Amino acid sequence: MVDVDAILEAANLKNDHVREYVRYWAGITGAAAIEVVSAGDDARLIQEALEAGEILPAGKDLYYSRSYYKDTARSEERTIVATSNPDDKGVYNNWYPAAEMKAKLTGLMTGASAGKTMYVIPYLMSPPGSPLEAYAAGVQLTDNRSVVLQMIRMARVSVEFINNLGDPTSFVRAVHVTGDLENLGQGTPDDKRYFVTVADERTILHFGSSYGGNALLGKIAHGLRQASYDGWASGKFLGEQFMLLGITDKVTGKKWHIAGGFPSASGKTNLAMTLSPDALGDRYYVEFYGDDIAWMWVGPDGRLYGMNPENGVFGVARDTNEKTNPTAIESVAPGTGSIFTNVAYNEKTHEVWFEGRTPDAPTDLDGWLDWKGNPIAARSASSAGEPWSHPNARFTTTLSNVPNVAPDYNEPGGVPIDGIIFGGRTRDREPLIRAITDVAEGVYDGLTLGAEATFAADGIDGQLRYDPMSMRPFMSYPEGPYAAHWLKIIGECTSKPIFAHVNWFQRDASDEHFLWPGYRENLRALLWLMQLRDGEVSGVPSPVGILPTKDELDLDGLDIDPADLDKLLTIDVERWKQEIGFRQAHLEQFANLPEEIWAAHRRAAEALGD
Ligand code: OXD
Ligand code: MN
Repeated sequence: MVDVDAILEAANLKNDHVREYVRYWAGITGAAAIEVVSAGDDARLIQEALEAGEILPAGKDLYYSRSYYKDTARSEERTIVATSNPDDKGVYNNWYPAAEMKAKLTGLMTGASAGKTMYVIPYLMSPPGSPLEAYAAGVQLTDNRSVVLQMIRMARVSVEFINNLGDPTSFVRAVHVTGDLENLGQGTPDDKRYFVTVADERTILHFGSSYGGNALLGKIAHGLRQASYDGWASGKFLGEQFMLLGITDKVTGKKWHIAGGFPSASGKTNLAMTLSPDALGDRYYVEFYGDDIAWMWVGPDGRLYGMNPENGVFGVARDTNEKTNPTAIESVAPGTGSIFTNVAYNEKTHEVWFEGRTPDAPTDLDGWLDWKGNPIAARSASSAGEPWSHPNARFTTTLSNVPNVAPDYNEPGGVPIDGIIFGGRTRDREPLIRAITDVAEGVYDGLTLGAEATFAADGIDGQLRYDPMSMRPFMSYPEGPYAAHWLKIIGECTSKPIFAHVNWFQRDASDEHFLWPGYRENLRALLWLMQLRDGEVSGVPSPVGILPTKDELDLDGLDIDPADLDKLLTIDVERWKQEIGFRQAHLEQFANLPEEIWAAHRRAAEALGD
């Protein structure tokens, strides 16, 4: 038997409630050893993981890891939110009774860490001293060393964050057990994986994966599912899958902050890490705060404040290059301690590569292994065209490695939010940007956010896969109260953020070319939005929001076809009428949607002449 108390004492872990929790799960999982980790242990743990072959060297202070081939992405079907109140069941939260899930997970975890070390990771999902600190502390237990290395990059990790809690019982209990990955029946009717957030007990129980999206519990389960539940239950804040950036006008000295939600594959990380277009670079400077999560609350001055609770970036590698995201490329440069997962790896040169990193794959195949570890040179003619990396291959790096990280990203007070934007990959209908000044209309826009279904089979032609506020995979309580909570929080602001819907992906109907160049040029739309907010431009009204005029949009140095620009700045009324019908059906799924949201929907329908 492991002497848990002696180990925790030696590690200076003082909180008795944490001790009791560790003792309890050590007993259930049957771990052979226990180790409390802090960020300062990183170099030693890296060394141990290299020696054990769990990670491989990928250049100076860069590392490579490969996950089991059936364990490479978040599993939405196996993800559950449980509580003791059946009224907490919503459309997207996959609700189950807490008692049933706790019994199920306890059974699955019993003895499942036998022979392994259980790492105790005390963490904080906020800068220290944040007004939301009471919701930010957690202790992840995991039997997987690579998960520890990722958590050290993604969260602030130290025993000091749980030794001195105002309320010593107020920490998230986050238990991760990897399980026998080769025998979990992933994707079959006998799937043994369960990823459960027992939201009303602030307990997370994840079994059956070592992939970050299922295993980094501070990020995905605490930072989003638990936080959005806590924000609602306390009535104090919003926890959303949003990026957060800052823009400084070097001429006037003004600084704006924009947060925003984008469904996956809609460019959220690229936007979060964007730089100013070259032609505007002398005037505007863009700063990075976060690419995936924002917690937002009303500050004492009546403005909405926000912060990124994470300490790192867990980004999709594919298509990251000097054009799409130069900032990300610099963030994973030699010396940054970054970890690449499921990209291609050269076992001789220790280089990594993924699709879209360079236009063509390396031509000298010597030493190159695909993401499954198979030599590329040995591929048969029939598999020669298969990708080298997994589409969801990732890089993990800390915020401090991002070259344009805002100097105040670690400030406890957060930053005032001037704009909230939503944007999904949409080939038609959605203009470049439409601004929304009414709060209910802004929340309505968030609730009807969606992106093109990735596979034709997923949807009706032209219909989006709706992803309310980009929270569909993270929704933890019903959509009606969720909308009401949004209206309450933003309604409490005496100086409100402006909302907008953006779309960088509109295409020409005949030849399919993108009408807008995207990437760094996207800043032009955001600058217009901030000028509108400050009353410097007025735009033109449309049935679904305010659009920029051609003259208002700063197009300095941009070569764009005038016909494309016209299309980007107008509304296709007939196509919008069709969308309103789809939205009606989407919203009707949600019980108890506030009347203000329905009224916003009716106003849009009427304005379109429906
Ligand atoms: C996600 C992520 O899966 O941020 O959304 O990793
Ligand atoms: Mn995400």
